[in-house]
Order: sequence, then C-alpha cells, then structure tokens
Amino acid sequence: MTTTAATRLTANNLDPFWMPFTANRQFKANPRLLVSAQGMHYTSHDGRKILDGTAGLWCVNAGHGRKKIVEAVQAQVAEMDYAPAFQMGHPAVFELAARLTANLGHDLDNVFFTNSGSEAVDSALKIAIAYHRLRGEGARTRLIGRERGYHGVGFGGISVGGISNNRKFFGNLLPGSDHLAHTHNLEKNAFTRGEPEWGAELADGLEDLVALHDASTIAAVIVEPVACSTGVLVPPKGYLKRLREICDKHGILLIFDEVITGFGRLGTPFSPDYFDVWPDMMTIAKGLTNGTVPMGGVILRKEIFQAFMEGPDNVVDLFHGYTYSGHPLACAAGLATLDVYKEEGLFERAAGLADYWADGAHSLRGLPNVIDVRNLGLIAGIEMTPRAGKPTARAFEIFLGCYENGLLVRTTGDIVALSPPLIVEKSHIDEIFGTLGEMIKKAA
Ligand code: PXG
Repeated sequence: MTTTAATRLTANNLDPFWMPFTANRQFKANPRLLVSAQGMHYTSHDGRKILDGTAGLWCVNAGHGRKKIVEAVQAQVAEMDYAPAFQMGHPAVFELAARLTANLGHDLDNVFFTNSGSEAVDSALKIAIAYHRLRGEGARTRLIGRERGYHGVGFGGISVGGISNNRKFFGNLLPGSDHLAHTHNLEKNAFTRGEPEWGAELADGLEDLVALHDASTIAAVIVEPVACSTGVLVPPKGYLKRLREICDKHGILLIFDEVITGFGRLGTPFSPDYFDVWPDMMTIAKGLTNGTVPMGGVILRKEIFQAFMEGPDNVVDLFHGYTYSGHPLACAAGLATLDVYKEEGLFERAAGLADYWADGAHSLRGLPNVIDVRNLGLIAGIEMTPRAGKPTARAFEIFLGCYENGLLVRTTGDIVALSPPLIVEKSHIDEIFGTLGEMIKKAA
C-alpha cells in the first residue's frame, strides 16, 4: 500500500460515505479497498494483487494505468482545466466527436456528450421524443424498454429498465413506458455458446405493444444488444434484426444501449458491427475513456440531428445538456483511449481471444449448481442455483472467495459476470476460470 493510501485508510471513518449499489453495513464491517491498479491487476489495501476479471465495472477495456491516457489527462489539466459547455467550445471535444463518427457509417454522424451512461440514456430518450415532436408527431412520447434491461439510474433509464429492485422504490416513473419480454430461457437455451438459436420470435412482442398502444404513440425502443447487468443475456439469433424491421415498419426509433457492448467488448468497435443491425442512436460511456474520467454520449443519425437544425439559427436547438458535457479532461482521456485501442489493435485482439474465452467459461459446466454458462466476445455469465431460501448468498460467497484468492468478479443475483480488460492474456483467462471454478466448488 502506498503511504497516501495507508494514511487515508487509518485516518478515515468509513461511515459518512454512502456507497452506491452496496450493502453498506456489511461492507464497512469488512471493507474491500483497492489502492492502486496497473495492467490487468488491482492492489488491495492489504497489499494483495487482484486480477481484474471485470475491467473495473465493465469499463477499463485497455487495462489499468495506461501511460498514454494518464499523460494526456495530465497535460490537459495543466493546459486548460475547464471550458464552459454551452455557447462555447474547446478543440478536443470537436476532435473526439469527429474521431468517434469517422468510420461508423450508417449515417451515425453526430455525438451529444454526457458524463455517464445514465445521462446518455436519458439524453437519447429525450432526443427521441423531441425529434418526433419537431416532425409534427408530438403524440409519440411512449418509450419501450425490455424486462431485465439496465439503462442506468435516471428516471428515464429506470422507466425503460426492467430490473425490479431498481424501479420499485421510486414511484410511478415515466408515464407510458412499457416493456418487451426478456430473452432468458434456460429450458431452450442453457449452455449455448454465443448466440442462442431459440428466441428471435420474442421480438414480435413489439408488434403486440404496437397493437396495444398504437405506433403513433411510440417514440423509441431501447435495448442492450447483450443485456449485461442482469447477468449476461445474449440475444437470440435474428432477434435484433427483427426488432429493427418492426421499428422501421412503424416509424419507431431504435436505440442500442452500447454502454457495455461498445469499444471492443464483442471484438468489434460496437455491437452493430458484430450483429450487422444498425440502430438510430447508440448510447456510449465506460470504455469511451477507459473508465479514466467519467464520460458518456449519444451517437445519432444525421437525420435526427438535422431535424433540430431547422429553426432560426440564433435559437438554442436542444434545451438539454450538462455543465460537464464534453469536459476537457474526459475528451483528452477519450482521444488517448481511442489511440490505444487502435495502436494496439485491442478490438481485434478481443475477437481473437473470444474462442479461448468461451472454452474457459464453458469448462465450468458440470460444476455443482452451475445451471447455465453464457458468453459472447469477452463477456461471460455463469448462472447458479440459489441456496434454498437465500437468494444471492451463493454467488456472494463465490465473489468473496474469489476476492480473497486474488480475483475480482461481479455478481448479480446468483449469476457471476465476467468482462476482463481486452489486454487479457490466455494465462489470465486460465487463472480466472481456474479460481472461479474452485470457489464454485467450495460454495456447493
Ligand atoms: N446502460 C448500460 C447498458 C449499463 O450497463 C448504464 C447504462 C449506466 O451507466 P452509468 O455510467 O450511469 O453507471 C450502464 C451501467 C454491473 C454494473 O455490475 C453495470 C453498470 C454499472 C455498474 C455496475 O453489471 N452499467
């Protein structure tokens, strides 16, 4: 542990900080603090090396402590700490938007910046509603998400989101939001490698929602191409294509939440490159800056952007934005991150490792209580049977066991989720599934 970290820890009272999405009392009784990070590893406060099986929270795709990114942020903060985001600009934000859209194609030509995935989602939903209104279809205000979806924690995001605990405490949410059925089906799809064969027809649920609400009231459909937070649900073959067709048929915008699936997680820049299905808007965050500085954004089709450019040119075209939209430090981190991805061919690297990763994940089949293994790109989900009367306890014990044995994994319910940095080596993959397998056996 560094002196700073040690001093901070002993001097600290852990009570005042209300930790997000955490069992605060349990954590503070036995804290797990990370004090430094390099490459594939964290160092814990008790001086142990922890292999990062989750790229932080699905965000550190290029690995930790990348010199180029660190130096870019250092240089930027020394040169200009902040520039106002409204009615003013700075060079790096234009450069980042241009770089992000340069080779995307499919008319995905414009970017709106935010500071997180949650803000990206709420921005995309607001843009969708405003876009229809500008085109004289102001009744299109309804937003459709999917059961088990995670779109961050803004009121928009939890309204279209489909994780009950994230919704039920917070009142009525956005009126008029509705949900497609989720695609989880163990009977039909358990232990599928990659995309399941069964389930494309679940997309037809959108036709049912159109029949119920009428297309003229629906602004947009938002889905995670691979639903990650809920425990890694890979879309059935043909499902996304069918969603796209139904949206087109009814004039509904299709939004892909690329917060996790963007920036190489599937071995391609974005998930549309993988599935060859293109949305009208993509929300991004996390890997955009390698998790170094908070940043999110919405990449959208030129036609949507253009609809906002029709009014008088001295009037604000979108009454929405954040103090820190396109913050200089985030832009510096983003530009350097894109350089690292490109120079090191990290997306191709992820694609090259995907089979080895799948082999490792599926080697857990047959261990006690493992009822499904799911994978795509460098993502894996391992679903366990819950302990009788104690849901989540088994997975949490596995999480703690892994941490004590030098491996960071994520759990949701009784599912273990994995998403290593794209710089992962085969030996790390062996270690991840080796340690996890041992802990699964111990938690039997
Ligand atoms: N959309 C998706 C698809 C996400 O996965 C968000 C939006 C929200 O992003 P922000 O930056 O506002 O957190 C996310 C975030 C987990 C986990 O353990 C997943 C997320 C965040 C924290 C934990 O699965 N995803």
